[in-house]
Amino acid sequence: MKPVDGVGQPVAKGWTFQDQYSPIGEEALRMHDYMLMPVITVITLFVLLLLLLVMVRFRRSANPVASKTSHNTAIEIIWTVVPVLILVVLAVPSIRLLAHQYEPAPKGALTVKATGYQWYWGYSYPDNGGFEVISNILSDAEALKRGESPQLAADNRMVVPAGEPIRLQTTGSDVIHAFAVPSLWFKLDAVPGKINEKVLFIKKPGVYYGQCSELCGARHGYMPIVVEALPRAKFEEWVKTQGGTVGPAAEATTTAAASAKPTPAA
Ligand SMILES: [Cu+2]
Repeated sequence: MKPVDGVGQPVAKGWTFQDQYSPIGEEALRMHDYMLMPVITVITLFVLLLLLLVMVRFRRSANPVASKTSHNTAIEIIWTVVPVLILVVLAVPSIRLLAHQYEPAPKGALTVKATGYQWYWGYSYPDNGGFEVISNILSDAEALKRGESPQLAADNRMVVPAGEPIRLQTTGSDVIHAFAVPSLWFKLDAVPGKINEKVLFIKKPGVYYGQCSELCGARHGYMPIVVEALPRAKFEEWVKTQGGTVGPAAEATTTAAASAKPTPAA
């Protein structure tokens, strides 16, 4: 699949977040655009206004005799209570977003494991026979030839189905790496000896680019992440081309989960 300009990758002269293609990304961007930015703007302008007011009104030339005022209970209560209220209001969507980001994957979700190596990524598919795809950066010339951005393209991609929750696990094989794709609002450390996991949900098929985001050594800047989301059927075709299995493995997981349920004694 070819990437679309401006989708799932940085844009020229871009200065804010990339467009989002996951529900969590949309929620987070909404909070940033409609809550954080207005609040930050209003507070900054208000403080600036107060500063200017104080500088003009209480300048030395207009006040030959300095005021000795040191306390004002009413104003102290106001400047304590108002910021507390603002923080409490902000905390509601903030904590809700945090909780949504760490909701566990539903039962039966496809599991994909990303392993950070010095300095490339490996993507394995435990539900599809356990094969692993090794992903290395392409040379600039090769990337351009394929219609992709230099430094961001990889020879093999992490292929996943679109429109369904994926249990994405990360780990590191040598040092700490981090799996990050800005347009999917996804960033998770890949730590040796540990499995981290988070739900990845990509709303529509496409190619989404990211990079290792934890300084991991000499070629840290050269281990891009390329996620290709395909419709379910196309994804299954791809799994078969990789020598993987579709169906029975997933069924086996479901059956195992079902039989693990306690059954009432006869
Ligand atoms: Cu790395």
